Amino acid sequence: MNSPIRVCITGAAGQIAYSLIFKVANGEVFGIDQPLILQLLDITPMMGVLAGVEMEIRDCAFPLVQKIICTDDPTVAFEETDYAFLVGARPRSQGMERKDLLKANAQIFKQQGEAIDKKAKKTIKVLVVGNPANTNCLICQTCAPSIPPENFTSMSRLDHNRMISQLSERLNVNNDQIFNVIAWGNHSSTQYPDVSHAYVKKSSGEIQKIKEAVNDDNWIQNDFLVKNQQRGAEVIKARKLSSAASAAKAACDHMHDWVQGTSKDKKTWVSMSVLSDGSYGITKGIFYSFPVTCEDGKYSIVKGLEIDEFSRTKMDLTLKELTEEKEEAFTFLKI
Ligand code: NAX
Repeated sequence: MNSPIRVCITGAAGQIAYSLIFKVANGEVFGIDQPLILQLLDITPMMGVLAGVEMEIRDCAFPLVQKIICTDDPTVAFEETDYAFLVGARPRSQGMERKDLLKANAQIFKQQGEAIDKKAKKTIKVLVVGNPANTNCLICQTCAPSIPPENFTSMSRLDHNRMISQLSERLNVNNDQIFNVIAWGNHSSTQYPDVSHAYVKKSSGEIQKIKEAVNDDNWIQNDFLVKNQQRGAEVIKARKLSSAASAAKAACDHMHDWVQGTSKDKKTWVSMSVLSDGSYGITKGIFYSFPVTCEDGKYSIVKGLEIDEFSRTKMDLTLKELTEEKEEAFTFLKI
C-alpha cells in the first residue's frame, strides 16, 4: 500500500464539498490504492455542520481514509498538504455588489495563500473552485511565493463538461464521442465556449468537425454560447441552489487529469485555468482558461491553434474582465 497523501478541502461544510469529499475518499481522483488523510477546513460557525459531515465520512467506512482532521484554522488545514481543493468562498448575499464580493474573497484567498506558503508541501497542487475562481487563484498564488506558480490552477472544467453535454445532446451521440472543446478565459458569463477545433467521433469511427456536424453557425455562435455562459444561472433558477454535484464531478475530473494525465498521444485536451505564459496573446500573469494536456503531474498549454476573428473578439473580452478583476483585487490588497 502507498503511504497516505494529505488532501485539503476547504468549504468542507458546503454543498459542493458534500459531493466532492466522498468522491475523493472513494479513490476517484487519486486512485483506489492511494490512502488519504482528509484535512477539512471551514469557518468557525460551520464547525457543527462539519462535525456532521465527519460522522458521515466515518460511517462510509472508506478503506482509503486513514485520518480526518476538521478545523477552522488554515494553518492546520494546510499542514504538509499534497493536494488542495479550495472550494470555500464567501457567497454573494442579496444586494452585495460584485466589487464587495471580490474584496471579501480576496481576503480569504490571501490568508489561505499565506498559510499554504508556510505550511504546505512545496510540491502541493492547488485547485481553486470558489468564485471568482480565476482571480482568487491569482491572489492565492501571489501570496505563496515559495510554491512554484504552475502548482496553482483554477476550475473551468464544469464549463468544458457542459459544452460536451450540450453538443452530444444536439448531435445525439454519447458524451465520450465529443473531443477538443475549449472553454477560454474566465469562469464567468464572459467565458468563451469555442468549438472551432472540436470534433465528433461517430459510432462508425468517422471523425467530423463539430462545425460541420452541427451545420448551423447561428446555433453555435448564439444559442450554444449563451446557454453555456448562462448555465450556472439556469441551474440556480431551477434548484434554488447553485451547481454542486456537477461542480464536484468537474473538480474531480480536473485534479484526476492533472495528476494522472490526459490522453497519452496528446491529441485530445481538457480546459484548465492556468497562469498565462503569453500564449494566444493572453497577458502573462493572469489565470486564464486554456486547452491543456497533462503528463507526469504537469500541464502544458496546447500551442499553435488557429484563432479566427470571432474567437479573438470573445477571448479578448473575457481577458478584459480578468484584467479588471486583477486590478481591483490587487489595489484592494495592496499587492
Ligand atoms: P456553499 O455556500 O454551500 O459552501 C461554501 C462553504 O465555504 C460554506 O460552508 C462556507 O462556510 C465556507 N467558507 C466560507 N468562507 C470560508 C473560508 N474563509 N474558509 C473556509 N471555508 C469557508 O457553496 P458551494 O455551493 O459549495 O460553492 C462553493 C464555491 O464554488 C462558491 O464560491 C461558488 O460560486 C463556486 N463555484 C465555482 C464553480 C466553478 O466552476 N469554478 C462552479 C460551481 C460553484 O458555483
